[in-house]
Amino acid sequence: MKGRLIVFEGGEGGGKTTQLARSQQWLQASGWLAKLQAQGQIQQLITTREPGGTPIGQKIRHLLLDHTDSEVVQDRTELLLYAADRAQHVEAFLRPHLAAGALILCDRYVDSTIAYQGYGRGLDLSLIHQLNHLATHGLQSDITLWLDLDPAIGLARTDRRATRDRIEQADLSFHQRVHQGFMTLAAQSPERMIRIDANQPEATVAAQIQATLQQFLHQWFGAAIE
Ligand code: Z5A
Repeated sequence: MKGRLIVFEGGEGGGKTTQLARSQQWLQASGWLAKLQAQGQIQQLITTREPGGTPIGQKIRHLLLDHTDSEVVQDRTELLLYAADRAQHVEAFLRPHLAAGALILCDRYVDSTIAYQGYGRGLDLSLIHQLNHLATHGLQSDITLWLDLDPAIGLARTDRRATRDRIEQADLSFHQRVHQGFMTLAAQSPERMIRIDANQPEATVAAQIQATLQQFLHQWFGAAIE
């Protein structure tokens, strides 16, 4: 049994959390999950996120995003903390579950570091690639769904929240650079990184994602599903 890693990526307020939950529900309600399990293709469906997919990662997440701390997190410190969170997540969580045959839906992964710390903060891209490799030991997603939304619309969505974390507080130009980063990554790897138009009603975005997931599930497990 070989597990699969499906990653949801994008800027602030793009709808990743909403759509990851909808995808989980759809995989269960549509019968796909039951079929794949019955045929011995998939062991279980699990969800996770970065930062914070492990108990150590939860502590790192708090250091990274808690806006009440008075000490400023420096850019390279931030980069290393995301890498540490990822190294723990890959070794302690993702690899064991993939080896056991899980279908994993993950909120953010390596492309976020390139987009946020590379394009957003302006840190050296080749250094980030090296750190990503160190943290993942080469573990890549099977597909990455990039929820593409104008940063101004995404920020307006998250503005409605009572509190905003440290990165959400960054200005619009930061989020525009992050968006440019995701655009560049999607153009570089169109087969791995699938663009989803996130500037649509929730149900329409969900339908685009379901169509993409169906296509890949057929590709990965096709013969067994017919
Ligand atoms: N980060 C980083 O810098 N480097 C890294 O390597 C990694 C991460 C891994 C994680 O925060 C932060 O870490 C993140 C990047 C940085 N930056 N920040 N801040 P997080 O996990 O707390 O949050 P997030 O990943 O940025 O998610 P988010 O801001 O919560 O957005 P979202 O998950 O994409 O969206 P959502 O919560 O599903 O929806 C946002 C709102 O929009 C909500 O009210 C929804 O009801 C609404 N929504 C959703 N879909 C729609 C549609 N289609 N139409 C209208 N309204 C909608």
